[in-house]
Amino acid sequence: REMELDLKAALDEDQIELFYQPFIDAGQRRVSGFEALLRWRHPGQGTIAPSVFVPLAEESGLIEQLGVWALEKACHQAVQWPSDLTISVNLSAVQFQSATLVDDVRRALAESGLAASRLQIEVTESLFIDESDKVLAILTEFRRMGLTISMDDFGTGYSSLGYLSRFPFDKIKIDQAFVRDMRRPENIAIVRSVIGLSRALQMQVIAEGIETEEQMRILYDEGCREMQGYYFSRPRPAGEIPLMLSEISSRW
Ligand code: G
Ligand code: G
Ligand code: NA
Ligand code: MN
Repeated sequence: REMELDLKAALDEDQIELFYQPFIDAGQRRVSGFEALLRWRHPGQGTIAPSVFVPLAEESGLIEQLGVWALEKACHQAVQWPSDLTISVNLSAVQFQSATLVDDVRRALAESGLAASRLQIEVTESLFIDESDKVLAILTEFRRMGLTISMDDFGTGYSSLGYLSRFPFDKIKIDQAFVRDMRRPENIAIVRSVIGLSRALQMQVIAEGIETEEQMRILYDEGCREMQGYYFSRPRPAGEIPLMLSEISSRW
């Protein structure tokens, strides 16, 4: 309860911030874009992770305001980058219940001047629990606008695979749970089949949670080319983006 009130104030008082974590194109050996990740610099409690406060914001309805803020902030940030870099923003399933979500995205693009083709949205399987007609209409409109639609945390939710054919996804993001322990043959088998599935459905694929060179090599050998994880970079503040770009390009 108390944290919920704090969160409302936090937005007004600039305690909420976006960190950025790069996506790596391991084929071309370059950064292909960044994912925006919320952080809360709480005056008394230090940095609070979104896994703590996003669920609170979803329950209280504040997620709408928080989500619009993140979209606008991320687009204004990305328009300053080289034009081959994309920005990826996480959308909560709760935001799809807002009547203004499509307009919010359109406005964030128009006001920042960012091309729609540079904006990617990440959604999770929780989106498909109910109201699939409404969700389909919104995702179809996003697709029509030229956004990239990415299925985050793939394989960890409760949905059936049917949504991959019913909804217009461009990309599948292999969850870090499968990447974490790829010495387990079961996890390799899952990673391999998700990569195969993405090919068969003509979707892109990205793996997240890469922490070691070994994980990177296994994924590369399996045919995965886009990657993200602490091995390349942790999420860092906007001011460190030039540094991340130069560090990653000099390491490779
Ligand atoms: O960065 P970190 O691993 O702490 O993120 C934890 C969780 O918070 C992830 O599931 C991530 O998708 C979610 N998250 C981060 N930023 C946002 C955001 O802007 N909107 C929503 N809805 N979720 C976010
Ligand atoms: O739910 P989502 O996939 O959006 O959240 C990604 C979360 O995973 C973020 O909180 C981010 O900070 C975290 N993360 C990103 N890369 C790594 C990694 O290599 N290892 C671990 N353990 N966490 C990661
Ligand atoms: Na994500
Ligand atoms: Mn994820």
